[in-house]
Amino acid sequence: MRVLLVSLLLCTLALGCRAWRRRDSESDSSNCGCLNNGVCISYKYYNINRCSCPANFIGEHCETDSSQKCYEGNGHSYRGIANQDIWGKICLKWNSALLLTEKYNANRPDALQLGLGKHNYCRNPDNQRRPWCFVQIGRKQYMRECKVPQCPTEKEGFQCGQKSMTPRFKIVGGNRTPIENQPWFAAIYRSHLGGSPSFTCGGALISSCWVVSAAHCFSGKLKKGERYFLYLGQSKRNSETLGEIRFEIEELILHENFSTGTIAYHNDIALLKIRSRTGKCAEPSRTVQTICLPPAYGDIPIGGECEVTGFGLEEQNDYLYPEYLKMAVVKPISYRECQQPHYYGSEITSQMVCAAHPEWTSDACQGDSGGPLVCPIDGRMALVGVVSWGLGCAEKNKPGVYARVSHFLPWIRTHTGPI
Ligand code: 4AZ
Repeated sequence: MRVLLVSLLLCTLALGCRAWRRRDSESDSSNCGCLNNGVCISYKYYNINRCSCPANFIGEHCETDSSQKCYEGNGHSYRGIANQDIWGKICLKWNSALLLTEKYNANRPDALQLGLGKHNYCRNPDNQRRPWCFVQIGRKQYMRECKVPQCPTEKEGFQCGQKSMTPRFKIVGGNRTPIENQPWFAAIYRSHLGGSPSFTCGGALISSCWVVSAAHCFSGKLKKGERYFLYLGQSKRNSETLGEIRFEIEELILHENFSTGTIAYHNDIALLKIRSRTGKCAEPSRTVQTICLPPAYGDIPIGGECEVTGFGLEEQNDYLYPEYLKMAVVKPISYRECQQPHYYGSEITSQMVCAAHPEWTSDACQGDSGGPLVCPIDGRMALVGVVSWGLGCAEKNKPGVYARVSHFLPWIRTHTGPI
């Protein structure tokens, strides 16, 4: 074998080596079976054929594409070179003697078609969920899904209201929640030149470039050198090292009719147009997702299991915000109930939604303002409210009050265009 290789090499180097004959690619398949525009070269004295592969393609038949870094669909056509299972264990070669009794190995007549061969790259010959391979554990071989990402597809984009996970752990006084459970949550900060930024309010991502928040978060005058920015994908307050993405506020639009009543805020809604340092809007990921908008002027989902999220105070009398994002389950209350004199009386208007825990044990609190109240509508989560005001936190008969998003859709759309 070595002798042959040396002469092949010499011939390749010596220009015009007449023993080599290049075949045109049409006659390839019968002799060489070169794929991906590989060219069949035969050496007549030795009676051997080989494929000369274009850049990035390797393998006897140029069947492997070393530039494929991700798989499309379920990966049936994946021909890249990932060769580890999800735990990092190296795959067995498909032509390993250990796989002779397996249904899928390099000895199948259709091996080349299925991408199997004298290699250990991940493949999906049988249309599983994603590419896989065999790994050896102890004395046995196991099929294992591979460590290779799915290619992002442009048209998939954002899938509003879809979570990439649900929370698994609880802490006293509510639920600590990873951002994957509320991936539309935006953490808004106010920064001053040189000083450390201060957490200001929550917000919710409604499209790649737009975040909804509360107008009262921004109505205080900015001092010279002060500005706002926000993070998406942030589970830990002030953290910038865990893949959070920082956005500057390109445009801040407060509702023109925003006003402060005796205790209530009216039209307490704001839109923030966001732009990353590289000039981009948000992109979907495990930690960044949009929240669906509710049906225009739709009914309040009274009694629904809704969620309110934020870095707001855990207790009314605390003075420090929690370090980790928290979420509480609350239920919307009817307009009528909330307008009762021992609730909020006539402070409540049809532009507001009240929500509370049935036992008054959890609620939004100071610092949660601007954050999302989301409820399941038609199998997805939708932005029903924006945290606005309330008397105290989790006080009996004093629900949290939210701007009723379904009543602000025309206002939102005049600024954002179609979403
Ligand atoms: C606030 O100050 C605040 N319990 C937000 C919501 C509620 C109370 C206060 C509702 O940001």
